Amino acid sequence: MPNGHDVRRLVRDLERGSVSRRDFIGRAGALGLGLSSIGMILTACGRDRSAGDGGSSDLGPMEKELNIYNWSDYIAAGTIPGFEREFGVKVTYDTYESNEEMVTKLQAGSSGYDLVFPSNYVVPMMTASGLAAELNRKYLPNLGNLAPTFVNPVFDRENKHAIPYQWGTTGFAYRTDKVTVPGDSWDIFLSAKYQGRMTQMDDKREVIGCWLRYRGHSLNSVDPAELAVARTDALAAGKYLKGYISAPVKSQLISGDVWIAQLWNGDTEQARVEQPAISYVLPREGSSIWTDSMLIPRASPHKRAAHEFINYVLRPEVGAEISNFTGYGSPNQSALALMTRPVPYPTAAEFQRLEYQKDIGSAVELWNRVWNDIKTA
Ligand code: SPD
Repeated sequence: MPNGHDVRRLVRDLERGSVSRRDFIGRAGALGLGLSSIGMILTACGRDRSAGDGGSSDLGPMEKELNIYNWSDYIAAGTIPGFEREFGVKVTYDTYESNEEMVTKLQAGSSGYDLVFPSNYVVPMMTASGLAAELNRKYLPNLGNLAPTFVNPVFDRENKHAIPYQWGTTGFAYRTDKVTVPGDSWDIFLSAKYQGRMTQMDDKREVIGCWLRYRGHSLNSVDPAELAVARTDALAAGKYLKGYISAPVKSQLISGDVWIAQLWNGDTEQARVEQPAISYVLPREGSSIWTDSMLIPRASPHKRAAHEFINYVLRPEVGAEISNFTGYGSPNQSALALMTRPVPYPTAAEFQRLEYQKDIGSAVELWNRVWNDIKTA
């Protein structure tokens, strides 16, 4: 429980300007304040500078460069060259494998990135901690192409900082020619008979989350007792795993080195295109559904080009081309008719088994300890 006296003194220092905004975030976190409380204080103090220069001001002429940082295997081959040709912009494109990897890079400063793709539960934290720029709608006339479900999402009311890019689910992929009846439970990862042929993702929210669901809990649980059981289950499964690996596991699934891999639906689909003996299971105990969005970091040096890129992705044909490669769902309603493999948004009945990941606030420290135990066992 944060000490009220210490918090009040820190807020006074922030108001007086004797503590910088960045130091405030670090010290408030150390006092035990969650990110949402920190964000509210910053806003109340009139010091929420997330607006940066994106909000409503003129962004000036189009820059000649754009630095994109996206998840691996998450864009079509023609998307970047098409943008470069049409807008005369040179794009530098780097990839990451987890939200944490991306956020750590931005927090270190001077990343130079103009566009990143955080998952829903990460957006509020990026906004509260001042990492996100406010978007300027003047440069986003194609916003009207978004499906209603993705307009004003709970993680970013009014789409102030984030424009949905792709959505998907987490389950497991398996080789149908090596594993006859995998069942539809997360308990597959507790099967000794597949020892050394299975992987789980290198992602604490997905791994701990699946073991929480396995025991009937929310994958956003912050209950220490529930997390302790998830830790025990994850450690038991860990004995049979080849390792923790996210999207790069696809090549091992294709080659047959790995038979069962916790994986996202679209990445599974990409592997299946190359190796048809791969199938996807959404476990009966339930799993995560997520939306990744396009977000301009507050420190982005090329905000006009970043806005133009977002608007370009919102074109029907560009959105469809991306989903045709990634195998994920598109939030772009106008793109659906152009998709070769449209992924329908889950029905209410299907949502019984799905849960959006949410910001777990200061419980992230407990989650980190559990994850560290799992990874170092
Ligand atoms: N290869 C791209 C995969 C993108 C997955 N992002 C969602 C992560 C949710 N935890």
